[in-house]
Amino acid sequence: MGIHGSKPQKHVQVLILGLDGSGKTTLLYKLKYNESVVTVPTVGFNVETLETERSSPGLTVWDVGGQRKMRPHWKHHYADTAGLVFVVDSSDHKRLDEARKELHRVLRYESLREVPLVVLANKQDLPEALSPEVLCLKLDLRKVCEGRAWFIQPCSAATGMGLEEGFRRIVYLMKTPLKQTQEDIKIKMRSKGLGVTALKQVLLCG
Ligand SMILES: Nc1nc2c(ncn2[C@@H]2O[C@H](COP(=O)(O)OP(=O)(O)OP(=O)(O)O)[C@@H](O)[C@H]2O)c(=O)[nH]1
Ligand SMILES: [Mg+2]
Repeated sequence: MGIHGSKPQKHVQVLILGLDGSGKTTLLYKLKYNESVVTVPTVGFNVETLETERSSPGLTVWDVGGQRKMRPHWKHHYADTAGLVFVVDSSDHKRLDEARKELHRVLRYESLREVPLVVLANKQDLPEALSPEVLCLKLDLRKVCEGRAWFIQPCSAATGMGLEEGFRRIVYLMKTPLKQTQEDIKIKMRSKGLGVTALKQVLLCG
């Protein structure tokens, strides 16, 4: 993410949600300060601003605690949210179903109806991490994201891999209407000489 240059005037709100321990706070501070911080479970929320390229508004990023007792508070942040980032611990096979249920519940809220989504498949540095393709299926993303701009991005908050790409993607999705997003992907695929099956796979996984 372009961290340098003059600050854009306007900020839009990006909300980071996900189960407790998925890595939300770790990735926020890795992005903001490029530092690996020792975290404690978030009670309440953390909020930070991130700068983007000059042509895009800056981001006010809210990281809300993901413990069960914190989840009823998530909805209080929906009204002003322009982009949603949902973080999944790709190595936590046992809690994938819980993550799927929580994500689907969040996406049912009317105030988030047209809000773009980036799923961050975090902890890819761990050997037991599931791939984004497998997570895409296990989280049933294609079905639940019908009519929504979305993308799944592999990342590691421990190493920083994929974090900037994930946030660049949410910025892009917030700026670009859904139809245009799908057209862009089709054009990119055609220019790479990829066929219909590959194209379907990309659209299927964001
Ligand atoms: N190996 C590895 N560990 C990670 C990664 N991201 C986070 N962790 C670890 O996962 C644990 C939980 O991280 P947090 O950032 O506190 O998780 P959280 O989602 O903010 O949790 P809550 O605040 O309870 O919602 C910490 O021990 C982190 O060091 C990652 O990409 N790889
Ligand atoms: Mg936290």
